[in-house]
Amino acid sequence: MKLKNLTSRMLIGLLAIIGLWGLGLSQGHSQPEQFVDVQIKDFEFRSTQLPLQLNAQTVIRVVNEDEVRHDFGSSIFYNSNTRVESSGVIAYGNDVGGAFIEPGHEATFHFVIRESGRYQFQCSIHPDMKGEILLLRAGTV
Ligand SMILES: [Cu+2]
Repeated sequence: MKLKNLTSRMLIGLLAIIGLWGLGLSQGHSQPEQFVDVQIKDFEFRSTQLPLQLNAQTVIRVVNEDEVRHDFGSSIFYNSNTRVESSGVIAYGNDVGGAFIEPGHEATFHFVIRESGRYQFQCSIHPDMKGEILLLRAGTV
């Protein structure tokens, strides 16, 4: 009984954290951030498909779960001041095209989407890895 209570309390705590995470999506003021998670596994990009808002701080987190190095590149970053963090290296700029991600590592991209549309991800090391097309819809603010 005691163990059960502890487990349900942990579950409630976890749900609260998930709730806070989701809150960033719905708040229309004070610098909301929206998050996209991309997993690289078995030479494939797997991403969450969320409706994203234009002109809001966006964070794309890419995790490489393969045993080889991959590259995550997309034209989504063009014309936006993008901050990339990958393996302890941080880069800024308007001409960031992507980042290499070592096995077991992750990269995060912080930027603002200026134009809605379809954006393709690709890996320059493995030309067959075209990734998924992420459809970005302009939400109402
Ligand atoms: Cu690759």
